[in-house]
Amino acid sequence: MGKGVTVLNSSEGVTGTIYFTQEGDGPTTVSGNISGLKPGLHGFHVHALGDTTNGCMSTGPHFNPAGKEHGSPEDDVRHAGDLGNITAGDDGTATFTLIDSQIPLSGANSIVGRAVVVHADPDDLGRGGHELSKTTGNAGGRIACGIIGLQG
Ligand SMILES: [Cu+2]
Ligand SMILES: [Zn+2]
Repeated sequence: MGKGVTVLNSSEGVTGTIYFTQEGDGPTTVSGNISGLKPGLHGFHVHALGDTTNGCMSTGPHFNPAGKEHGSPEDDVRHAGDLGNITAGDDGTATFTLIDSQIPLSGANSIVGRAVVVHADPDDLGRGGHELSKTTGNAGGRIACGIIGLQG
């Protein structure tokens, strides 16, 4: 079984740890607990680069090895890194588990060494009609991020 982990860094008081597990070539399970969020939906993505030299800005665009437009995790047309939204409760904490088939922990499209990014605003899943909907989901600022590493 492949296992990955990331600890979020944030200049905006967001904290959290996210775990990834994958059995063989099966889907990857992502589970996390993130605190310090504004209540409501927050865009949640894998970005292409494991580079935080300029904070979350240097993690590049959404991980998109197939060269598609931005979408929702359920869409055929989506970036591999499009994991939709996480939802923070009134206490500012989001606890979630999601399962996705486009974010393996090994092979040509591995997400290991790339970055998870949490956004300030909801991801419109490509449907918002905003000029950014088809590239970023218009999810606003990058309020926390962390590089995905292999876990023993
Ligand atoms: Cu993002
Ligand atoms: Zn995307």
